[in-house]
This record gives sequence, structure tokens and C-alpha cells, in this order.
Amino acid sequence: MEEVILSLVKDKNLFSIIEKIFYNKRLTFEDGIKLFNSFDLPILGLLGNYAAEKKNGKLAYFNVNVHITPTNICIGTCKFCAFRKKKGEDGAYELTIEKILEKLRNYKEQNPGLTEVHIVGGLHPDWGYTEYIEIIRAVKESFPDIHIKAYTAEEIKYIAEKGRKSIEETIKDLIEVGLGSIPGGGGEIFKKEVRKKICPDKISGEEYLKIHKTAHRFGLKSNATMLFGHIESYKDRVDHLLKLREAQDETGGFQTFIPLAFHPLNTKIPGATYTTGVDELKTIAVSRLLLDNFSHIKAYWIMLGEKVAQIALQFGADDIDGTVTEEDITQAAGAKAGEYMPKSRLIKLIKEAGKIPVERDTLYNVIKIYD
Ligand code: V47
Repeated sequence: MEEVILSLVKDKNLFSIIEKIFYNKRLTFEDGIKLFNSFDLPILGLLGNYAAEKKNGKLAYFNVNVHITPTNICIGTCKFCAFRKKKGEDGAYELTIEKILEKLRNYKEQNPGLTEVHIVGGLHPDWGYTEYIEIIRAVKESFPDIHIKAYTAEEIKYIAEKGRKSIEETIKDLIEVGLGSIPGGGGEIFKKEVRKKICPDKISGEEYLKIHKTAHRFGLKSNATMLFGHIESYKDRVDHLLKLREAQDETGGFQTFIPLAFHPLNTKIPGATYTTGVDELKTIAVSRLLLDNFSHIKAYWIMLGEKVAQIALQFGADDIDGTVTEEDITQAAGAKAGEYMPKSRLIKLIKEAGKIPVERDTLYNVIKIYD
């Protein structure tokens, strides 16, 4: 029987990896490369799904959330970003605190059961420590029941520099005014040579990890991301994933890993194209298999589109993100998905992928199981 099953595996390079997965042995850098190089997509899916179900059974998570982006004015120079504007440029905007609260009030009405607001924006040249802190304070004071997941590691460093404070002090102050967790943005690709080309002025991979680990030590949970499908190689992806695995071994503070599919429109990455379905699914599966110490892998439907995100639930993902409502970063770069998905649609996508939809809060507390 075993032989019959093994004969279904077309890529014989996967044999030793399958054995390791089955016996709970940690995969190596070379294993990661073999998995990415494999075209045995059904087996990658089977393995990814096996690893996901070992962690989460048939449960697949979503949440009722909104994104708010207080400004697109940014001194950053990331070549993959189509969202950023210079101060005074056509389309540049900055929201007042009153406007942010008004948006949130409207979104809360449209999204009954809203539990999370995701707030990230640009590195605004004129905003100081106080401006960034006051946004969090005002949102928390007006909406005490909504979890605030805000500010990427890059923004936290910028805020700290603006306030001439340490990362530790900045995180402490943010927690004091109501920050609940940190999103994964800014991970991009850790490998120095690639990072220098796609985001030369951004914090390094080491700094990104250090800021997340510091946040974890202060009791905050965070997410991690990897931007894939631009100029990076499989080696760079595996390097990125293993560095995350190492950091997670140290603190255990990451909740979810989110592979972000690169969108090329209006970006400055020469020759870049959209990612393909096979590469997206492969990346979900390999991420699930390498990140054995992450509880969750998110198939972010905004970037994968609802169809690939749904299939990803059979390839190792156990989370599809949320209702979202407003999303600007991917839209600026040529998103093919929309920016709002009703809860009923998220539930249908998950059910028809053969999984049990679970409405969660940001920290993965179960709100409702739709069995
Ligand atoms: O860091 C920028 C990416 C990220 C493009 O933590 C692009 O729950 C594709 O991190 N094509 C921000 N991606 C978004 C993000 C995120 C989103 C949803 C949930 C969570 C979470 C985090 O967006 C940036 C960058 O890697 N990005 N430009 C682009 N052209």
C-alpha cells in the first residue's frame, strides 16, 4: 500500500521531505529549495494541508475588520510601492483625527461585529511622535472595544526617531494609549542584496526582526510578511522564512505569516509582472511546511484574489483575513480583487473549501464557529 501511495509522488526529490514531515522533523534550507523547485503541485498541496490540519484541524479563520490609512505621504523610497506620494504631489492626503474617527464610525455601522482596525500609513515628514501616538489614543478612546493592530516595524522605528526615544519606550507608550498588536508589513525580503534594490532606505531585515521581538517581550503579538514575486529568488524566500522561524523560536510572539503576492502596476520594479496561481499556492504550501512554529498561515484574499485564496485553504493556509472594507496599497498597484468582502462570502469560500469557518478576533480568540 505504502508503495502505491508513494508511486503517486511524481517528484522523487520529495521522498525524504515527506518522511520528515510525517515524523515531525524540521525541514532544512535545502528542503525548502527542493519544495520550491518542485512542480508536483498536488503533493505540495497535500503536504501543506496535512501540516495545517495537524495544527488547526479543519478550522479556517476570518475576522470582521477594517483598514484605515491615515496618510499616503511618505518619505520612503520603496520601489514596489505604488501608494506613496510626496508632500504636495497630486493625490497626496493626510487625514485629521476627526476624519479617522468619522471613517471608523461609518465602517462600524456597515460592519456589524467589527473587532479590528488595521492602521498603517506613510512616514509623514511633518508628523512627529505625538501625531502618531494621538491617532492610537483617539481611536481607543472612541472605540474601546475595537482591537488596534497598527504601525509596521518601519513606522515604529520612524516614530521612535521622531520622538528621540528608544524602540522600547515607543512600544511602551503605544501600548499605554491602546495599541493591541503589530501588523506584519515591512518584511519584504530580508536578504540584504535584494532589499538594497527594492527598498534601499528601509530598515534592515535584522532591525525588522529586532523590533518584532522587542514588541513580543512587551507582551504584544505580531504578524510577519514576505513580499514575493518581484526580483527575489527561491533561495531568498527560503532564507526569509528560516529567519522568521529562528525569531519565532526565540519569542513565540508571531501569530500569523502572510505571504504577500507582488502587484506590479505603477511600481518602479523593472520588468515586474503579476505573480501566477501556481507560484502563489506553492508559496503558501512551502511557508506552512517551513514555518513549523507558526500557528497560522494567512491567504490574504485582497492580494491573492478570492479564488486562489480559497484554494490556498487546501494548500496550508488556515486564515483568509477579513472583510477589510478599505484597502489602498494593493489597489494602487493594480489589485484585481476588490477591497470589501461581506462576512457571508468569507463563510461560503471557507465552507466550499471543505473547512469550518471560524470568526476570530485579532488574537485568534474564537467569536463564532459556523459549522
Ligand atoms: O509591507 C507594498 C506590501 C505591505 C505592494 O499583518 C505590496 O495582518 C504587493 O503588511 N504589491 C503592507 N504588496 C500590507 C501588510 C498586511 C496586509 C494585510 C494584513 C496584514 C497583517 C499585513 O504591503 C508592505 C508591502 O510588503 N506591498 N506594495 C505591491 N505593489
